[in-house]
Amino acid sequence: MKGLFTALMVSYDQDGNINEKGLREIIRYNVDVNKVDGLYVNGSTGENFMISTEEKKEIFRITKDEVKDQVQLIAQVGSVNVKEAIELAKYATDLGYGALSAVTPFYYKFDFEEIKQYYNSIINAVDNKMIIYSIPFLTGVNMSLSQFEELFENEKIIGVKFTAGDFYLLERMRKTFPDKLIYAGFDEMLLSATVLGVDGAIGSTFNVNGKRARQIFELAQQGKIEEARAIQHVTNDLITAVLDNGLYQTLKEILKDKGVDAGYCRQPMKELSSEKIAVAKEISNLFL
Ligand code: HMN
Repeated sequence: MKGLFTALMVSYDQDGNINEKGLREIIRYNVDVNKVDGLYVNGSTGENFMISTEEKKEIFRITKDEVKDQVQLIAQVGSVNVKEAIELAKYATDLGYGALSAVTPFYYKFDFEEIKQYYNSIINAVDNKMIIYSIPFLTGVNMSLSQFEELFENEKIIGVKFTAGDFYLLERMRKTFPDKLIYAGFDEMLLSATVLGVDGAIGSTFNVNGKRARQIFELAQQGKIEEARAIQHVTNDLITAVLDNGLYQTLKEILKDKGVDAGYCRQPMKELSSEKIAVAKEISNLFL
């Protein structure tokens, strides 16, 4: 399960319904053009926290059907509704997803015992492996090294998607858990995270910029830091422009510019204005 995973975008039509044809095109673009090692399905980038259980299942099903065994698949099943998380974990496991992931439970201020119980409840209900999805800037959940250690005592919890800028903690985790999988979550910090020894990365911008992510990752692993840095600089010019214009909407416009029917974002995310669509096209022409 090492390597680069695209945090898969989902194509929705203007009424917010899943556009199956568009979703299949996004998947193909990632497998055939970006050539990533795997897909992270129903994460933040898939707009997972705005869709229903049935829609989540549909996305898991379509993705597995399109990919078959061409690349690795991780199913993000986390939900503050633990029953839903378990239902999705069973569903994705039955479909043949190679691993599960679950965001730390959010909104309510759960204490660590509750967080631990959440992970153990989900993963002990299925015959699969779990990757913790830690994204403190969106969830407000910050876990310490010793808390990760406690979670990792369950051998079915095999790793963490580390979407944070705390590289002191990342270094401590790498040293303390040499056998656990650590994935970088911020694409703009891929080089630094790779230098610290992450096993892979999971990123939204890989939907369009997967080739550069591969170069950064591999060059850094080979110790060719200057070359990797030059590509990270261009990548971050791209990422900065995308973030300024509206992250997921702009990534979708870039995909459309590449001939992929990436559709619209789900409400309450708003549609891009015509000016911003023009900016997205410029970004696409300039960088991709
Ligand atoms: C997911 O759950 O979809 C991804 O794993 C999220 C991923 O870490 C992205 N984070 C968010 O979108 C919140 C990053 O790729 C991020 O979009 C990128 O680094 C730009 O900041």
